[in-house]
Amino acid sequence: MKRIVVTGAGGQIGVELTPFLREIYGAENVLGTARRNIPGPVSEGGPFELLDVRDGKAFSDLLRTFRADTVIHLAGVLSAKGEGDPLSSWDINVCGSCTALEAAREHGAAFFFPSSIAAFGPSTPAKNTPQDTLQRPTTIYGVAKVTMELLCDYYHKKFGMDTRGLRFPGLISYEALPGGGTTDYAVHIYYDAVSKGSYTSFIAKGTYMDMMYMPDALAAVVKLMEADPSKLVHRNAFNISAMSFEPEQIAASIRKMMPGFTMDYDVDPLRQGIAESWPDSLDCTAAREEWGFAPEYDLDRMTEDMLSRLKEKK
Ligand code: VAH
Repeated sequence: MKRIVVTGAGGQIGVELTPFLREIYGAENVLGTARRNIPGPVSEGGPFELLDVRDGKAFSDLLRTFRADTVIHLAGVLSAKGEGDPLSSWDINVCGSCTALEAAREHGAAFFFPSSIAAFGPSTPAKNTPQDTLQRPTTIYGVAKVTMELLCDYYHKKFGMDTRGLRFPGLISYEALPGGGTTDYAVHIYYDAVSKGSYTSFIAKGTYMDMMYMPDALAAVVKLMEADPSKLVHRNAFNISAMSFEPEQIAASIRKMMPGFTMDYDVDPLRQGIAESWPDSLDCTAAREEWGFAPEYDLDRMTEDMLSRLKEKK
């Protein structure tokens, strides 16, 4: 049975992936870690430890005592927040990730890295963005993602390490609000629709970005980590996405369930600029062909589930 250490277990992905992995592999086999205490299922539903991923000795000691064979590394600073303090973002997103990768290598553990559509930039083909293409991102977050994509490939080739990763699109979920991202508008719109019946979007009309509902993201992580390595042509940074939409389309989807919902705009130049530097839609052929990526939620099915879950939480 796998013995998994999750970093960033308190983040938007971590708070759901940690319990999800415990369901599959047994609670005692999934250790959640974070820089601060995380009340709720992450710390109460199985092993939990405080960990700053930049502390190499603490990381190695933890992998050894937990007898880990897999590291799911989620700790990181998101795109817009990173622009406010680039060097601090680099310290966590690259120095912290290098420490995690090296600790996993020393320990002979497999390593999962979450890349992002942010690994692409304005010179990347924006529509049906290829798996292998030009990557000149213009955010510190994106530069860090490309750095780690390449480093994870290097560690696989140089050391034979089992490194794997995904380029996540914007992720939408109802458990934990994301913090400091650009795609976050597509999460906040649902919360505001339920609490206020209206939303003011910081992303402009007509701005397409790739998106996916969290259940599909959780399933994709497990499917990739369980995939037959002999079938993987790529290893790190598979393009994955379930849908591509712009603010008017998600608003229209909400109106199908809440006819009185209204939306207006107060565009944030920083996050609008970041969004415009990212692709409109990804080509996910490699993920489908190499490990059977198959998302189940489209926009309307996600909207239905998000609104009903958030109404239950009220
Ligand atoms: C962000 N949600 O907006 C993250 C993600 C694809 C975007 O990396 O920064």
